[in-house]
Amino acid sequence: MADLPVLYSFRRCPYAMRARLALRISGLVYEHREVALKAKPAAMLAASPKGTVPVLCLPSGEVLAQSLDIMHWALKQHDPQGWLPMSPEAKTLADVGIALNDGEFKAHLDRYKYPQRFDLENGLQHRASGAEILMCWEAQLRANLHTHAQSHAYLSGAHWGLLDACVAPFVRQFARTDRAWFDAQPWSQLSQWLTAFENSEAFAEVMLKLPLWLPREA
Ligand SMILES: N[C@@H](CCC(=O)N[C@@H](CS)C(=O)NCC(=O)O)C(=O)O
Repeated sequence: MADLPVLYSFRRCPYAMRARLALRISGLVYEHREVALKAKPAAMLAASPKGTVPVLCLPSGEVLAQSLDIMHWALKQHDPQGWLPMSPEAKTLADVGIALNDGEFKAHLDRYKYPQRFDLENGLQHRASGAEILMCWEAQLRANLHTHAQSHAYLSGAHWGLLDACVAPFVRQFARTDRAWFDAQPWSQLSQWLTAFENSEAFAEVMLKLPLWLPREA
């Protein structure tokens, strides 16, 4: 396995999930190293001292320590389902959507899910603010359904793409915080989109449970 890219990953991390989704669709071969966030391997920290997953170490020595960089690296080499946005407009839409997800939405998600970590009595205010963003996704899905006249809607346009893969793992976390509440909201397209993602072969494959990576003794 000497010349394969090495991915340090954590199964439940949404950033690592989206990197694995892109690596999977690209078909590139790599070595997967499952890590525990509480006991990060020295080799991973040596490659990327900031200590977040995912990290992709390339045979050239280059290290990609941002999930988006890993996705772009993989898809630029092989993008069989056209995940990368083609037009400048589609690229802007993806960039703006990913920034909204990774910035504002992620902040609300964390505070909704773990209010005690932020000294909040509860996360309801942040659930409401996150829900406003989810209603924007619902509107985008409905508009795309209409434009592309098909039975399934995607954030990226006519088919599943980079924006969908970047956002879905985070919407899933939001939904799982209180599924009964999530399922009762007026976002039918978003619910269908999320359920299709959760039931997909791609999701099942990237969520396979793998043993922790143990570095071999020198
Ligand atoms: N901007 C980074 C964020 C990655 C990130 O924050 N990952 C979390 C896990 S979901 C992490 O590794 N946190 C460090 C820790 O928990 O020790 C990316 O897109 O890859």
